[in-house]
Amino acid sequence: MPTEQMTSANLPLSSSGRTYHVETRPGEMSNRILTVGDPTRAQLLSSLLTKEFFRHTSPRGFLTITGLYRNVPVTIVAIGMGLSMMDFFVRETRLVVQGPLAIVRLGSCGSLGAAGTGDLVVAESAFGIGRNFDYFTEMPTTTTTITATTSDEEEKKREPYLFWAAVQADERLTGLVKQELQEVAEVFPGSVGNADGFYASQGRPADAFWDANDGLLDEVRRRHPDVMALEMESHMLFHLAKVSTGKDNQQAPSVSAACALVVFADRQGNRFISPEDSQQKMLLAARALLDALVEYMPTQDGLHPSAGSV
Ligand code: DUR
Repeated sequence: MPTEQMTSANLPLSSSGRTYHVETRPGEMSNRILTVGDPTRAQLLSSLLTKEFFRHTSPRGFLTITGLYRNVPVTIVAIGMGLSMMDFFVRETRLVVQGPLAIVRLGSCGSLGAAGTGDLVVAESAFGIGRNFDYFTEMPTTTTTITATTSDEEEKKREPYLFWAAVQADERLTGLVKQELQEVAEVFPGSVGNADGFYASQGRPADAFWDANDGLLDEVRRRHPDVMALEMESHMLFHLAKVSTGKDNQQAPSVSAACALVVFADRQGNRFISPEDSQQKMLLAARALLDALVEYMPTQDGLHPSAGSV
């Protein structure tokens, strides 16, 4: 662990004043952020920037690239996968950027609806799906009998997966994202399920683990008839945007978020996207999303002039 100093908010910074996992400091990130999972994708998308001020890979796997798009500062961040990485990214970015923050995620997903591989889904809202660990405390045997119980504790163990209610994306930002994307591709709007894993909680069958997920996709569709896709980050992003309060709890919310996804896996036909199609769709979508970000927040932001010399 690097030498730490505590900020007033009691958040750890490295001795060089950088956040602990993303490793950026004020002046290195813009208020307009396009976030992806895969660092090679971030690298590819940085070809859309006309000027680059800053590039850094943290040992925890975050790649941050700041530059100009249509003459406006934007930042592209690759965060890896899953809820924790999204949490690190949003909180640590909030710590180093002043003023309103607009975040658009460009990710990949598995389609449960009408969208096929290579199609674009826009998340109008995102709900959570998580493994109920307590359900799995005792491996069932052929002699196990289900006994009637009444306690809350026992009741909680009866469902192998838990659901968290849908959180809306930012309406204006999502409207711009849809508008820009629709100019270049067909768009499939709907709700997105954010699972806490790629396998069990996305209903993928396993031989080597007890996952009790046979009926999970049916349950997802029953609870969310408008579900388009499953992935692993959007609910956390929308949730954090919703509870963002700004510095010293003064403005709420201070983070606006939207999310567009390229279908990588078609869960109905069991097809997977080709690398060429993926690259082409990501570039096409990223351009539209950067346009949406610039339209959403057109004025100069708080990017420190020193960002040019970092
Ligand atoms: N992803 C899924 N499920 C899919 C396809 C893509 O979660 O079926 C996304 C989310 C995560 C990564 O970041 O891609 C996992 O491969």
